[in-house]
Formats: sequence, C-alpha cells, structure tokens
Amino acid sequence: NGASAVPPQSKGSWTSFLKSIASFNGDLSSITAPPFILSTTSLVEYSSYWAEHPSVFVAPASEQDPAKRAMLVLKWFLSTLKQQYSSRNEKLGSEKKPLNPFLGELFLGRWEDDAGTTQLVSEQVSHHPPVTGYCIWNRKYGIRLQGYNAQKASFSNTINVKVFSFRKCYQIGHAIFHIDAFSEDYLITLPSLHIEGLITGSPYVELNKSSYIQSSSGYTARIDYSGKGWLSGKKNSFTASLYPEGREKEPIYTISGQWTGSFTICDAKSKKVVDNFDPNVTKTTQLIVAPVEQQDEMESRRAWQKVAQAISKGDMDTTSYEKSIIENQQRDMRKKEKDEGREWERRFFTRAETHPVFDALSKTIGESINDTSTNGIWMFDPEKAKNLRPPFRQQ
Ligand code: HCR
Repeated sequence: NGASAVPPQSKGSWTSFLKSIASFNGDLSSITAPPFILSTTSLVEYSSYWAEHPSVFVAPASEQDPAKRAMLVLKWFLSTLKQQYSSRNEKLGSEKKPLNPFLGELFLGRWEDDAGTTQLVSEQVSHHPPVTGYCIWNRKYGIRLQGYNAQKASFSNTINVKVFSFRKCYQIGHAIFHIDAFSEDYLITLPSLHIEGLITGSPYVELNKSSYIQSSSGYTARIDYSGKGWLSGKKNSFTASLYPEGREKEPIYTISGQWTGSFTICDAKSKKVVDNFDPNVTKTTQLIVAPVEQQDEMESRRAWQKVAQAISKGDMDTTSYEKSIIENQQRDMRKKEKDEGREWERRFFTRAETHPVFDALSKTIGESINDTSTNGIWMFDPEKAKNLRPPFRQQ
C-alpha cells in the first residue's frame, strides 16, 4: 500500500542508504545501513535453512524407485524455500541486513527428532569475496548435503521510485545432495533472487528465472519461479517438472504451487495428485545450538554476542565499537598469516582443484563452476569434522 516502514528518525539515513546502493556494484557488506534494518544474525547461520524439516530431508533414502526418489529430493528442495527466503520476513517484518561473517566463523548445531540426529556445520571459508561452506548430514539415513555459496549483487543505477529494486542478486555456488544407500548424487543449483520493497523500507526476496536438480541416476528437475503466477496470480509461484535427462517433453512428475504456501505433486501422465506439501502445516524442528558460554571463540553467536546486544538496544556507537574490535582482530590475523607466508586453515573445509561430482552432473543443465567468485572450490573434509566438540561429534 506504499506505507513506509522506515522509522521517522531514520528517513534521512534510509535515503542515503538507497542512494549509496544505487550507485554501487558489488559487496553489500561495505555499505552502512540504518539501525532499524540491521539483523543480529550472521549469514553463516543461513545454511541451517536447508534442513529445518529433517524428515523431509532424509525421506529419499527410504525410497527404492529411482524416479520417486528423485521426486522426493525435489520435494525436499522445494520445502526449504520458504525457510530460506521468507521466514525472516515473517519473524522480523522484513528482510534485514545480516551480519557479514568473518573468515573462519562457525555455526554448528544439530536437530533431534523422528529422523534421529541431523548435524550441521557451517563455516565462512572466504571473506573477500564472502563465501559460506556447509555440510548437513544424517548418519542413520546415510544422507549428506554439502555446498558453498557466494552472492553477487548488482543494483539498478537510477532510483526510479516505481521499479527501484536491488536487482539480480545471483547466488553463486551449488549444493550436492548425496544418498549413501544408492551411491547417488544430486547437483542442486540455486535460484537467482532480487530484493523488492526497498523504497518503503520493507525489503523482501523474490525468486526469478529457473533452477535445476540433476541426479547421477539420470533425472533432471527444472523449477521455474515467477513473482505472481501467470495462472494463479498468487505471489511466490513456481512450476516444476521432473523428467528423464534430455527428455524435457516427457515429464514424469509436475509440481505447481507457491513456495510460501502449498504445492501439489502430480503424476504427469495420469494427472493424479501423488503428494503435496504445505510449509505452513509441516512444523519445523528447532536447531540445537550450544549455549554461548560453551561455544568456541570462532562460533558465530559467541563472537557476535556484544554486537548483537548493541544492535538490539539500537545503540549504534557500541555496535560500531564492537564490530571494529572483530575487524581489527581479523586484520591482525591476516597480517600475521601474510608475514608468515601461510593461509588461514579452514576448520572443516579444504580447497580443491577440481570437483568431480559437479563436473559429471553439470553439463546437462549448462552450469559451470566459477571458482574465482568463490575464492576456490570448497570441499567438506570429514577427517577435520572428527574434531567437533563432544555434543556435536560425528554420530
Ligand atoms: C541476499 C541475502 C543474503 C544471502 C541469502 C542466501 C542466498 C544465503 C544462503 C542461503 O542458503 C540462502 C539465502 C537466503 C537469503 O534469502 C539470502 C538473503 C536475502 C537478503 C540478503 C541480503 C544481503 C539482504 C539485503 C537487505 C538490505 C538491502 C537491507
């Protein structure tokens, strides 16, 4: 309705913020934003959105039929979208600017529910450019998701009140979903997104274009996103289809609906509904994170504790003071590493020369690895995960 969510005292700083992003191309973290739009959560925590429904995450492992299994992987992927892209609006009223993780920042946790224990390791593997690596696994079901991502933002150059948007925030990176029992891999590409609602101070994410899931068992899933469905007129609409690789015209399953609402999965031939999902009905499982006092110094909530407290109080002086302590420490560490001719040793990830799984699956869907935008190819190293502290040790 055009009503502004910008608090009266922040009107001026919001306008300068919009101006600075309009004339800017690149890394969002370097822009100063007014306090009302700052989040107390670091981007390294966002990896947890992948598995907030652990039972949906592990379901493919129990399906014997390869086509149905690929459909269940697609269903799980679609089930994560609301958490990934709209849960923050629901909780906080709008998208906020997340804390920009420092190199080596960690976010560790686990989910305990009907699916058993599902574990999460998320690590900031690069600061310039910002890249987050993650691995989520459930030993009982032999399921593992690993990936890393960076964002590349570009902005429209003119502030045109009607169409101003923080455009084309491409997500660079990918995820690999692995099922032990069938030695199967699924390459998942990420949808590109843009931010709407900036003018009124209530930014939110819209997904656009398409994303894919390619399986090593020979199935391709394609998901097409549209802001308002051209058939239903509803926001956050999408259509998806699952087909044998190279035979897009012969779908086995078709899916349509809203990623923030319900969607139905149909058998493409009989048109019968075979499954459905509603993120508003299926409860999420709460992630268990160690109390801050027991966390490692590099763990996100411990490291950012004072900054987060200051942001919550709206105390900008303390926010910048506490932030600069972290930044200075980081600068000193980088200098020391440079002087000693070494690089920061990532706690759980290792830089690789090639990515055989990606290379094997990416051709059909026209993806290529962009290792300069992500400061390398990042692989989770299970050996390093043996060092997880007791409650999080590999199960
Ligand atoms: C774009 C975004 C930061 C990146 C976030 C990512 C891509 C991170 C990886 C997760 O798996 C998926 C994911 C979900 C988020 O929706 C996405 C964020 C949405 C907004 C945020 C911007 C940097 C926020 C800008 C807000 C400013 C303009 C006030």
